[in-house]
Amino acid sequence: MNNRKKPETEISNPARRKLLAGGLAASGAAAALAIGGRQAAAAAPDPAITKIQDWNRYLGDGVDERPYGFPSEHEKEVVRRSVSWLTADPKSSVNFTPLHELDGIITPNGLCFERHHGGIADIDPAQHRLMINGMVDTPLVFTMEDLKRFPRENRVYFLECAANSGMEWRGAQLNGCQYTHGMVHNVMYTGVPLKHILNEAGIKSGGKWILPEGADASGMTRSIPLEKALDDCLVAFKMNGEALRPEQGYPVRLVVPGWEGNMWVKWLRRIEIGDQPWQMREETSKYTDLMEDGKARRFTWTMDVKSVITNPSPQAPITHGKGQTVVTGVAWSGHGKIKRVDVSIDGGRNWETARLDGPSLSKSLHRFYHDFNWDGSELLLQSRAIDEAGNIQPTKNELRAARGQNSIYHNNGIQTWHVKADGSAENVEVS
Ligand SMILES: Nc1nc2c(c(=O)[nH]1)N[C@H]1C(S)=C(S)[C@@H](COP(=O)(O)O)O[C@H]1N2
Ligand SMILES: [Mo]
Repeated sequence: MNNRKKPETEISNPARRKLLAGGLAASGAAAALAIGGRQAAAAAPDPAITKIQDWNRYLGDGVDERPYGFPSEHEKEVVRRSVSWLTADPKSSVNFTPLHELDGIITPNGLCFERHHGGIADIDPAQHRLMINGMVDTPLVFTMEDLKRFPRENRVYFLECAANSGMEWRGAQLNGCQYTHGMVHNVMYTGVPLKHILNEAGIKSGGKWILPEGADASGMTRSIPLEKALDDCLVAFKMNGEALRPEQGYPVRLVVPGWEGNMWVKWLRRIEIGDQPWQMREETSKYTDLMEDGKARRFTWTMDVKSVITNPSPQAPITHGKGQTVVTGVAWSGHGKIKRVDVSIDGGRNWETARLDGPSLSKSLHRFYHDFNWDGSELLLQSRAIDEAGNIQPTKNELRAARGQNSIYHNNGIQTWHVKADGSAENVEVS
């Protein structure tokens, strides 16, 4: 059985941060001893080679021990984490994807960050219905079985909460990419294009907006322009090949590619068609960006081009000492594919083009690597993504100059990690 516990975390408590730094220094020293690294095999007897290990001596679990598999016990630190002081109640809260523990582009289902306004709905799929009403020729109600009779598609998309990196607007705050950038996940969805379902009901002329609604206790709704609904939205029931997790909207959620996570209504039970947005009934008032002059940016739906270096980073220091080092991270854009990612080791003075690897898909995470020879000196590590529409990820100061400092949402500024000689890393800003 899996007995993972959520480790306690306090990531912005300075005392704790010092402790952490002290701990790192110690482990850095231990690492330094081993840094000769690849010793000649004969140099010293290595018990990892000479001793017969238990797993080599005794039979392991049989096939009936784990009808549903879990990661190795040695990976028990790889979990979603929350920040206790961020929200008052875990039922209207958020936790964060451990980006620094992942590679490639797909987020495993058990590690996708969660954002709920009224807790996780526990739905019996046999009792779940999706209703299409409002400005339609024929109001319709679908069971899950009905939905699965439409032609379906498979698409990989990132979902990013508009509040991702929101705590960083006024300066470096949270010490780890899990917390600064972990309100994003990237999943292959299986679902039915929303246009098939809407066409089945028949949209009346004048219909311009949809209002999807969740079946959870928050009954969340968001207005979405019909144009987007008919373009690439999916009504999805699978993630990474298996049923949606309850956390992610089981049995069915809306997928709104490239647009802010709030619109991806989970536990989808109804879609109303109307001729204008439903401003008073929903959360949109919150999801606007307050500018310095008191005006607010509205309808900022598309998630702009963004990237972050996941390793090294505060939760993932360099422990192997200087020499050959893999710097890696993820980049994404709601405007399409990522064309290029640049990496700087000197706080943005000089840039080198990183190596993109893995599938390059529109509105999906991309993986990049910068393989380099670390001389052990301090680094100011940054990444800067450019998407196929030509958008360039801005610096945080460029963002502030354009939007002021009142915002929480849509912070796609360049992140800086200060890597010290002992390999530890800290969230900082460069001016
Ligand atoms: N029904 C419902 N849908 C919802 C929410 C919710 O609270 N209830 N939260 C929204 C927000 S703000 C975000 S960022 C995403 C988070 O999706 P996730 O939990 O799969 O990460 O779901 C959105 N859909
Ligand atoms: Mo969100």
